[in-house]
Amino acid sequence: MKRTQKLMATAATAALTLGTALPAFAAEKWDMPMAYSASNFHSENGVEFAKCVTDGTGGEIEITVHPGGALFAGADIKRAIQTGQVQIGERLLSGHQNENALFGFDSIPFLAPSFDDSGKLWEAAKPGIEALLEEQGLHLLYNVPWPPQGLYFKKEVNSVDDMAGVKFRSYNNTTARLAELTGMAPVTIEAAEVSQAFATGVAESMISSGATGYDQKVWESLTHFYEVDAWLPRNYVMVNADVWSGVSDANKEVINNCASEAEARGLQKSKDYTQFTYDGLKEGGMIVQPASEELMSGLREIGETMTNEWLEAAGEDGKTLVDTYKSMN
Ligand code: PCA
Repeated sequence: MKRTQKLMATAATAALTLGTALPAFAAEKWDMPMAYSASNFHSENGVEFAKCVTDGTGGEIEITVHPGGALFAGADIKRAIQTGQVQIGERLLSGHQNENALFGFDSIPFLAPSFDDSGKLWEAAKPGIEALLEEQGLHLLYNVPWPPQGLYFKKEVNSVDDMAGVKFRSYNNTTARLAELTGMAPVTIEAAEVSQAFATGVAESMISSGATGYDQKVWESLTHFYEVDAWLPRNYVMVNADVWSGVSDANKEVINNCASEAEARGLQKSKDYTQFTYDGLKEGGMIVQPASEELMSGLREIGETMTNEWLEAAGEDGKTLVDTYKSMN
């Protein structure tokens, strides 16, 4: 028997014995797995969100955050929510492009490379992604972009040719494809495990934000970070749709308010963290600089190929999404 069920059963027995009424509500406990380290800004934001819900519902819904992939690894979080193993959780949805290419809309190279563009792209994508998630038994509460993605290496790299043969840590289909097209060897590794992967030589490069490099202290193994601003992938906090439909209207309002606050706060944290983590990488001893013109033009060419491949895979819905976004500019 689950702990909550046991408590309720005990309360019911007590109520019968004493002839008193049950309390008007039964406290619900929600577990919230998150894939990234406790010190990461998404995780800190999630903890604030959880507290907002617990306080705002007067303890009727108590959310416990499990960061660092401790309860479920990133790749398993979505399924854990869908199947009701947990009530709520956070996931990088572009990790599920193999289910549906639309999930990769936020990782299309150079389509929306700034926070402003990424916000517009999300506006264009929101109705489709929300509907897709609802079909999968998931209700979206909020989402927050990672800072712009740049390239990490343990050597100087000035062109795509310099990337040939490098062991590259990927985190979704897009990043694995980028590796293939640049002649690197992709290996999928969760962010929580990258410092170990770099230390042991399993990988020697990645594309990611300054935030992940900083959280993982990658200066212990790597030497260069090139600002590429390739895309800003997003983390999504989702609740199991059945669990959500069981929430009272009053508590839904509390949760929605906490979610809007978390979305705004997370975006600001992401912006602030961009320069902060570049500075941190430098302090750690890394060279942090914009990618050379030659490297950028090589990457742009590869980006075009990847954009076309994505449009092909995502079909009509993908085209509508990109057209809607472009019409906003
Ligand atoms: N960090 C995550 C996803 C994007 C990012 O900046 C990672 O490297 O896995």
